[in-house]
Amino acid sequence: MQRTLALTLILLSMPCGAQAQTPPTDPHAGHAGHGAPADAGAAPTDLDPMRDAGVPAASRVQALEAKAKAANQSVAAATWQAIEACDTCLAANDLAAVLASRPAIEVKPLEPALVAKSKDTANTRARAAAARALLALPADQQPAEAKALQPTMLKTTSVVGRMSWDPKEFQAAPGALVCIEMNNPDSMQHNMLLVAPGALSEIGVAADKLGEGPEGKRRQFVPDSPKVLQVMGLVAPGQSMQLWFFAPDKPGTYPLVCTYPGHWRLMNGKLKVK
Ligand SMILES: [Cu+2]
Repeated sequence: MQRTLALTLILLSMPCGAQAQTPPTDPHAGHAGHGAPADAGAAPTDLDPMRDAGVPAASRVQALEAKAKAANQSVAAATWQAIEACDTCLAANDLAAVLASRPAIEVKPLEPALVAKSKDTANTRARAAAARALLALPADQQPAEAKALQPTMLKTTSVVGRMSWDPKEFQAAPGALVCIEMNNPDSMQHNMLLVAPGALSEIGVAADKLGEGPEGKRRQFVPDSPKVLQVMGLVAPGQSMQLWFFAPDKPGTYPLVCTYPGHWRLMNGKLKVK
């Protein structure tokens, strides 16, 4: 346990540069410890590390370690429980990053559950987390089901000082497993949401409104709307983050948008599902 803690501290203290260099095409990179979400400055203390966005990565891992210790289970098992309980909560992608960063020896016992969930047609965020964790296993330890997932790996960078992404248009097949990695060399935070077709303005206006009150930071400027389909939390300057999800089954053009207040009109893109 002490060794695990020491390893965690080493991984969490890795410089931003190391994280930015994570090869996006290597789905195993998660086990090098680079999957954890970026810290977004001081966060409100009443956040639930098992459900809320905006919890610093180190605090979230600490909470998961405490949960694991109390239940006499591995951190991976505690994290998977939290993911299953969280379903559509804003922490889903952050929790998935933690699970993908755990050592294979912790994740392997969860394999039957992860394989079953990765085939779940309900297509929850837990399903994407399960697929991501399976793909983060070393290649020689992956079950056959993981190899069949064939993720579409996409990468973008925030353009310094321009409130834009390069590239900003992507394509994926209906129902495909997708990973979008955003590198952020800009001096400000950015997030990335996938929203329902035609909902860009509605979500953008709602995000700007959120930015006017204290609830905005608490929710990391993610509007509470069923039209918000996927959420990559705020990525700090100099860091990168991955968002894993299964593309919608329904073909169409799904807007991508940064909902940091004031950004949405310029900082948006498209995922074409066809
Ligand atoms: Cu932005």
